[in-house]
Order: sequence, then C-alpha cells, then structure tokens
Amino acid sequence: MPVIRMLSRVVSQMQQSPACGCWLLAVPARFLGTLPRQVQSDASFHSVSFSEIDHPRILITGGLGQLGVGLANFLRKRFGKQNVILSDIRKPPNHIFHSGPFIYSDILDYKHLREVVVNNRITWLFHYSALLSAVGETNVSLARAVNITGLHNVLDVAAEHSLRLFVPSSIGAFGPTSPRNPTPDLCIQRPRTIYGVSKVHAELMGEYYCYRYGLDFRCLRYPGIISADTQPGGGTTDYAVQMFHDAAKNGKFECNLKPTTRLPMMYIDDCLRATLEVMEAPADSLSMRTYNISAMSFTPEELAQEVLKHVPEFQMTYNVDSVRQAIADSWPMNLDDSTARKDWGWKHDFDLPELVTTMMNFHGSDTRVAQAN
Ligand code: AKB
Repeated sequence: MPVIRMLSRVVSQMQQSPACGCWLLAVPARFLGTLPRQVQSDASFHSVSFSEIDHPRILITGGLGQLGVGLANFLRKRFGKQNVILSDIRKPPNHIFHSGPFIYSDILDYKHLREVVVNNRITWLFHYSALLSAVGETNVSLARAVNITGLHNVLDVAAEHSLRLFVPSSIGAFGPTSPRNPTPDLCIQRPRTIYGVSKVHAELMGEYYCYRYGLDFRCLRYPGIISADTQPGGGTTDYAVQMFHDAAKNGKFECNLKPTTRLPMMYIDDCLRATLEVMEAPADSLSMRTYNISAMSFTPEELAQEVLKHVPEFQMTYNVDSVRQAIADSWPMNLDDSTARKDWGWKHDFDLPELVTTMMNFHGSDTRVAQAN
C-alpha cells in the first residue's frame, strides 16, 4: 500500500480511537518513522515470547527511594530473586546490597542506561527516580533534570528495546483548577509544582510514545504512600509517615499541615499490588494508559484520632509550612478510581483503621526493641 494512503488510514483510525485508549492497536509504529534517537526499535525481530511475560527481567530505577526496595522484594517473590535488579546512583546499605541484585545506574546517562538494559536483557522497567513535590520546589533545575530529562532517556531506551514500562504519576499531577472531590481520571491538570508539571509531562509523553511507537507504557496516579520500614523524602504527604514514627517514639508530633487538610493516601502493600496488577493486565483490558488509584482519604486531625486509640498519651501540635500547605491545598481530596476498578479489577485492602493498626504494630515493636537494648 502506498505510504501516503497508509498514513491517511492511520490518521483516520487515530481520530476514531478513544482519547487515551489503545492507539497501539491502530498504529503500526514502523510506518511512522524512526525513534527520536534514530535507533530503530528492535520490535521487528524481537517478538515477545510467553516466557518473557511470565518471567520478565526487571530493572527498577531510583531503587533506594521510598518504594523501590519494597517493590523489589515483592517482585522477587513472584519472578525470582535474580530477575529483579534494583538500581540507584547512591550506595546501598548492606542489607539491601545482600538481598538481591543491585547495580549503579544513572538515568541521566542515556548510553549507560542502554548498556544496563542490553547487558541484563531487561524486559520490564519500573521508573522510580524522581524528586518529590516539596523538595522539587527547593531545587527546580535538579528536579527538571531528573524528572523530565531522565524520563526522556527512559522512554527512548524503553521504546528502542520494546520494554514494558511503568512510570508512577501522582495526585501531584493535578492543580487548583482540577475538580478536587472527587478528581476524575480525565480533567483539567494545571499543577503549580515542578514535580506536578513533570508528572503531567510523563503521563502525556508515555501515552504519546504508546500510540506513536507502540511503547507498552503503563502509569498509575499514586496517592500519598504510607510505608513502615522505608522513609519517603521531600513529599507533601510525608507528614503522615512521620506521625506514626514520632507517635511511637516520643508520643508527640509537630504537623506541618493544617488539621483539616484532606489528602488521598494508601498503604504501601496496596500500592505495590496495584502496580503489579496493572503491569500484568492484558493490554486489551486497558481503556487508558494512566489511571487514578485510591484507597482512603484523611486529614491530620482524623489520623491523630486514630493514632490516639493506640497511643493514648499522643499529642499533636501544628507548625504550618506555607509551601507544603499551598501544595496540599491545590491537590485532590479524593481520587475517583472507578475506571481502574472496572478495567483491571483494582480493589484496595487497607482502610484507615487497618492502616493505623499495621503501622503502630510495626513501630510499637521497633520501640520495644529499642527500649530493651
Ligand atoms: C509527595 O507528597 O510529593 C508524594 C506524592 C503524593 O506524589 N508523596
């Protein structure tokens, strides 16, 4: 078929497709030119075998942040220890280094990233390198480099090597003009942080690569994630993680957000399970490539009430940080995740009382060990 006719057929198929749906089905990537770095995708000779889907070779970037180690442990149970490689530019503590494969990998170095993917025969990539919302505002140029330039490298390497790519987005991808209670999947997104801007950029670029080059891009908008044994760094929702720690250790906590600031939150186990579920979902069940996921939503004072049931002497004071408060006030209070529930069966396990019991059990045992020593 002449190329012009082929292109006009592709364009008319694209016009008929749903806004964020499976362009992949409609667009034969090889008719739309080479990848941005002029390296031809290996899709033509790399037909994905069943064993690659059942036994992916996985790379996690930004692996020493809040979620990487937990995700690696979770995926290693499913796919085998040697098939999940954790990477970062920082030096790992001993227990992480000895718990499974760990390598140095710098997402800002494109050739190096490509070498890591080729040498380790990677088929799935989880891209967790990012500066979070509050810390991003203190160093916009670093946040722009890591969150935007780094993403470009990851997208190109993933498209070149036919990887399945997961990039987390966030409630931070919304802004003050988005509907806040609830926030649907598709609505106005005008965030006011470099973090949020970079997350909207990631969503759009991933979806664009999906229909333009056939990249198997999958993305979830995470709420604030609460984890027991790993600390977040530089986020606006981090107050909640810190509250558990300080309540167990000192019986008191100074909160940097106002008592009535409502934000969506999720326990880490639900977050990791959602991430694997969306990665394993058949492509034809995904009506979109970027989904909201939700579990619970609470304010600092509601969380403190729940903590009080476990630590009766707990006291909370407030010292509001104006930058974090402005960020929180522009974010959703509740996410509408009905499309994720319908398309691939998303369902959370942890609500607020269960979250608090789990966190206090974890920190309570920590405190008792510390006191005994
Ligand atoms: C942050 O607070 O920056 C993150 C997020 C909600 O994306 N935890």
